[in-house]
Amino acid sequence: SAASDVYKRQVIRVGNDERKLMDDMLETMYAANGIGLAAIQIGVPKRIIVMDLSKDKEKKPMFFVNPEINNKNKIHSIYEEGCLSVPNQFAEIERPSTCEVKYLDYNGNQKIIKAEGLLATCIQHEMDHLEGILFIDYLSKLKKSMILKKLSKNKPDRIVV
Ligand code: GNR
Ligand code: NI
Repeated sequence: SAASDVYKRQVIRVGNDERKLMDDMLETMYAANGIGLAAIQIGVPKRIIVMDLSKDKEKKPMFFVNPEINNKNKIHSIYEEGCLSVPNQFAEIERPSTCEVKYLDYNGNQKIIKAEGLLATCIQHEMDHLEGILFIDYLSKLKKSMILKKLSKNKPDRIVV
């Protein structure tokens, strides 16, 4: 079931293997110029997310293990989203404007934060990855199929004569 799937992917303990994975994920994310990455995006089915929303040179990595979202705001906001799993495609997506996130940090300590703005949007985008949901799943069938069609045409191995 979906519930047991979630259970299986839970991280039992944040140990050195998990920290190594988070380091690798962060490196992958920076290399791809992303602001967030879920473990499943590098093929690891664990409930782990890394993010860095800092625009300046100084890195501000954030780590979320077994994240849970509560108290989603009834007020929604719209951001233009992109996704490393849907390269070069962007769309305006509406999500709760604020939420609370309960998670384990890099050291396995439990934390609760209030997220707003881009942080709220990004953590919800990444949480969706843990459930196999992409931002294009919120679009109309037409918009989604247009993006999927573009993606199929943009494959680098396509030979354009
Ligand atoms: O790099 C990313 N930018 C972004 C912009 C708006 C909303 C969400 C994101 S996440 C994305 C990286 C990614 O795909 N993470 O899963
Ligand atoms: Ni994504």
